[in-house]
Amino acid sequence: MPSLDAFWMPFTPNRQFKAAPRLVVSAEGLAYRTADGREVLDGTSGLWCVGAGHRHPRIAEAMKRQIDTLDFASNFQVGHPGAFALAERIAALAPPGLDRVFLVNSGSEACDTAMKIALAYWRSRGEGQRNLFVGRERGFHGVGFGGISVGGMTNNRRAFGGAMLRADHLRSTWDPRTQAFARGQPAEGAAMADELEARIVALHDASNIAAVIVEPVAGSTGVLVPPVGYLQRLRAICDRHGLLLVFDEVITGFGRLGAMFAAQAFGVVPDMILFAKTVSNGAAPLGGVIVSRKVHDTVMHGPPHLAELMHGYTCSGHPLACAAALATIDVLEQEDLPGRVRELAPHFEAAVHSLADAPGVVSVRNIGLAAGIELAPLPGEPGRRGAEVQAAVFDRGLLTRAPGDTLVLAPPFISTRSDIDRMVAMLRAAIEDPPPSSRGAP
Ligand code: PXG
Ligand code: PLP
Repeated sequence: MPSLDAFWMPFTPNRQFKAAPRLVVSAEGLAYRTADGREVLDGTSGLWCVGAGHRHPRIAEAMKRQIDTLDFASNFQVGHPGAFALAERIAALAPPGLDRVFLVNSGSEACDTAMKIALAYWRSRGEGQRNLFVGRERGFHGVGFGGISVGGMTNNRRAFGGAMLRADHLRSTWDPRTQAFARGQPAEGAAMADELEARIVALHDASNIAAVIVEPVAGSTGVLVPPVGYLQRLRAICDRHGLLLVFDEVITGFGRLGAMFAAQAFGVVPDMILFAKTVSNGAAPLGGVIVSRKVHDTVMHGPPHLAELMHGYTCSGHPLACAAALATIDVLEQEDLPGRVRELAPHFEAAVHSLADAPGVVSVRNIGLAAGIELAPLPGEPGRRGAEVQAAVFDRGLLTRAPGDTLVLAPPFISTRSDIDRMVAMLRAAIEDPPPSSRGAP
């Protein structure tokens, strides 16, 4: 076992982890195996990546073939077939009109890339003053400087405030008074979108706004599902004022909602879609931006010997990641995993809502294969109860996420009904038999 000292772990309480490490050493299908030989169900799909299950043989074989053929080639001025094949494949899955694909290595890079494309688009149109971005409170768009500026997570912004881009924020779609135990999309609340026009466009004027960037469903802040009609209204307001609309589908893309993209699940077509995570089933880092032909073609100008967009990453469209993604898309299609999500979703919904009567549960919300189960915080210690129940449920054999006091369950698409039942039973047991400091909490 290596020493744990040198590795500064991302988004982790390092000192606490290193005092009581939770190490996984292998995985297959739905489950991890820990260093001490226990099986832990992956209720997070590997941070929303592993929809097809861990170590899917088809994806593993495609990657092995690739590493033995072409280990690396950059896509700066030379190219390799995998990146072109993947972009063509993704364009064919996207809503009509979105058929140009920029490849990157993460969701954070995808967000910063989309913001640069938006700025380049307006500059190409002679409207370079449009440099204000509109995000949403409780939105997460990764950790690049663009993503945190447009994102709405206080903890992720606090230390970096001086380095933000110009951004304003819509209110979160979350309304505990009407949505606490909503099943799927809340019926009420489409009018929350109206503040884009009534407050933000009214204040800044559309002529200064580059793009509106939202997650169709806010994932990492605890699964906040948009009210019926909300996204349609955002689209209509953007159309009315000529604003670009960007959907961050890093979590919702590639099947989580039972469609390839949330844009299709909700019937709303944005101007750009960000993706990452499930696109390669987590087997290699990959992300990207699907861009409308209109935006793309507007940027394609200038002297023919110069790059049209001065942007890209060394590993943009890495051969191994492209091979993983092409195989992942084969699996999503051939095993009809979006169809399996649609079929499993009602059972999943009933199962997570059965937790509504567990002690301290103040909200349960769900869509597709994603759910948030929110607990009342311990007095004066927000986040502690969520972290403690998450640790307790891990000891029982289930990995979940706990943003604040919400437990997030996001099972792989290959889960069965009985897998879901096992996961929910472990959650209930951990909530009902809480660690000592949570006893007596509301
Ligand atoms: N956009 C969205 C909507 C995301 O959920 C990113 C961008 C950034 O992607 P990268 O690949 O740069 O991490 C994300 C990432 C959680 C959790 O606990 C979610 C994410 C990352 C880490 C944890 O839900 N999403
Ligand atoms: N820093 C230095 C010194 C570099 O040379 C490069 C890329 O060439 C980068 C940062 C950016 O790295 P990446 O392209 O992997 O994002």
